[in-house]
Amino acid sequence: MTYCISDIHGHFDAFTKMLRMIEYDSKRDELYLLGDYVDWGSQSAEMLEYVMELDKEENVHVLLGNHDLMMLECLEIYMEEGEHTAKLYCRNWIYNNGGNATFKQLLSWSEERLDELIRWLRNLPYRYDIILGEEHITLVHSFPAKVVERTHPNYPYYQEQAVWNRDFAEYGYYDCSEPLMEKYCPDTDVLVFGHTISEEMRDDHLSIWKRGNCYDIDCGAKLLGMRGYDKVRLASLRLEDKKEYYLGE
Ligand SMILES: [Mn+2]
Repeated sequence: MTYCISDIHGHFDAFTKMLRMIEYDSKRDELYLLGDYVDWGSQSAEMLEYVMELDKEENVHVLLGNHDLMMLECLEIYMEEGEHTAKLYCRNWIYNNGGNATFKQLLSWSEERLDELIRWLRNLPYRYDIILGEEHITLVHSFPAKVVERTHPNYPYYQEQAVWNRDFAEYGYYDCSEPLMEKYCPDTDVLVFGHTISEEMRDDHLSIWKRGNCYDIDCGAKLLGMRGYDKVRLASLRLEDKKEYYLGE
């Protein structure tokens, strides 16, 4: 079967628990990870190590998220210009987006390991299109931006859009995602993304939200374990039958 998970944000233990819950079997299943592996949770480095390993397997498909992109930009500056300049230029990641702890953890990595991480991040795709049964399914971190060659002059623009743009989530609340799909991904039957925390409550917990053929699978896992946020969960969606799996408190 085919599973997707998004916005794990440094919650390595929750992620491995989720793999056990869905009975993920690398010989049988496909796994799509929709980005944002780091920040907020305390296990960003462990999460990165694990996802980099998983990504070597043919049945695991890893996408870039905006946090992964912010981390990449910061690590590139760090390797060229050192810690002081990196902290100066990457304030948005470090101080506004929970990157501080992640950056600290990564500073203990060897230069070779950081090089490997940077190379891996640079090559992460920002959109997958797959055919499952009769359905054309598009998977992105936040927005179905057009895929272009890395050498294309507008590559950074599309990449930024794919990991930051919230149009689908915001329009979705007013149930008008259809015209957006018509405009941005006319060939897509089902669009799956994360990035924006779902506001759908079910059994008093956050659930995957569905509007038309759009699914937002970010149920706020970044806030797992944080005081006052006991309704958040890590979600997984099984693409063949849209079965939902949840892990929370
Ligand atoms: Mn995000």
